[in-house]
Amino acid sequence: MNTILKLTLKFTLAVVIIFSAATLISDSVDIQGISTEHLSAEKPWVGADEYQYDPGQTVTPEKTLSSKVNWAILVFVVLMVLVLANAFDISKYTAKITGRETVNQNNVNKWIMLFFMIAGFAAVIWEYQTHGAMILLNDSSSAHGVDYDSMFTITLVLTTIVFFITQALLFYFSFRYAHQDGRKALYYSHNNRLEVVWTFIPAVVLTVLVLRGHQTWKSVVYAEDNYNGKMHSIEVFAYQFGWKARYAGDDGIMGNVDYKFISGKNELGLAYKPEVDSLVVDLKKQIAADEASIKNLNTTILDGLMADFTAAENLRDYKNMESVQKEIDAVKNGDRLDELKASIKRKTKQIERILAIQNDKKLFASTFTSAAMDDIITQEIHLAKDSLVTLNFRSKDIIHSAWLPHFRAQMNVVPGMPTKFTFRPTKSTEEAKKERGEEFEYYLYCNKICGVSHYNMKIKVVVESQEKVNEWLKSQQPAFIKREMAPVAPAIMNDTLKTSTDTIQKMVVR
Ligand SMILES: [Cu+2]
Repeated sequence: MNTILKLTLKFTLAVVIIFSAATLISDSVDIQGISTEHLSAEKPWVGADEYQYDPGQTVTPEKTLSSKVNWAILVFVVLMVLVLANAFDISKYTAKITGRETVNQNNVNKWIMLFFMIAGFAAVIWEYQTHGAMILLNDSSSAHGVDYDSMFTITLVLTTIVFFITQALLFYFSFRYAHQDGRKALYYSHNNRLEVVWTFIPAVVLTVLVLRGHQTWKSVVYAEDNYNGKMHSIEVFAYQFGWKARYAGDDGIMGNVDYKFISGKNELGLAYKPEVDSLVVDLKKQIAADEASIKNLNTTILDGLMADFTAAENLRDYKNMESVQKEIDAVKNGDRLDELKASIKRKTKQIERILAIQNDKKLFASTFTSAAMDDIITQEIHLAKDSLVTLNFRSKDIIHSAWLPHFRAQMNVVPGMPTKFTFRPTKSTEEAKKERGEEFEYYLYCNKICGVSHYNMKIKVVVESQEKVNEWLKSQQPAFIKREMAPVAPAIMNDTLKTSTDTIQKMVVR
């Protein structure tokens, strides 16, 4: 009976190990390959509108091999466990029969402790050697970033020293003072001196670290106070899923903005009177269209949907049939009517709010200045090397986070709450390319998971001389007044076509 119970337990243990390990392995294989769950087999891009499908990223032979190797390791480990368990059993039975202990378990445990200490330290040293360069960067491209990096290094060095001392003591004591027959442990309840030492030293060290951090933080937040050079101010606008930058035009003044003015043609909601007027006209047109839809909902619109359904039915287009059926249901159960009513209400409210500004003389004068007219909206951020720049963040929809890893800068971008970050870039793109390779570019990334295309939400950042920044700004078209542009030379044209979607988008905007 006892043996059967033991065998069952062993078997269950083996099954649990195999299954959990198999799950881990299959997960890691999935991460290496591309997840294809959301893609249909025939047209891999269907249902993946925002994903850039790259057929080259399917599972390669090496990955299949690596999964085979993983399975071999797993089988080996399971067999080893079973062998050890049996060896342990045999020794126990021998002890029972002979009446003497064959293996001293306390001895075994103390040597295992020593082994763990050495193996653990070896693993830590390996980790530092292999990935240390990724943690201890010391290659910041901004003035304050140098402080960040040095604080990180100091903290890591201190914690590493503490780690080695405490772990060595922990494992060595377990080894040295393993149980011995006849030896009694010393009862040692309290030592004031020891208490003081191990409270005081960490307190002093942590205080020094925190004060240094506070000092650095102050220098970042009040960077403008100790700076005499030319200050720059750029607006960085976040939306699902991208960024836009806004520079003051030739007048050097940033125009006003208001979320109520945002439209397809005025993405940043600039206070430019003619554009806002045309938005009001557009909204009125849309309200009229919505009203017409309400009127014809149960007649022509429903008839049209019925006809669509029959057409889809004849083609046996089940997918389309399903979606048309949903629309028919929405018309019949009143959902569509509610949507239209809500849309009218929303647009009416927007018009009211815009008119409230327009009709208030004081508000009107302060909002609609001429400053917005020549503001420049760009698809890249160009910064002057060694000049202090403030990025003023605004979000159109939800919370994003602007992350400039190479400049050690990050700031939340919150709708309805202006945020900013001031820093001084000290390494130009050219210089960074020399260190990191020709392919390198600075980017500002979104660092807050904000939806399906979050992973691709970034904007290129270029650090160059002030003259080059000015030159680049001259080549950009202002938002609402058109500037005479020199024709694009063919060589540059070819280059532009070669580069990615960023540039193509830029061309479309132009
Ligand atoms: Cu985002």
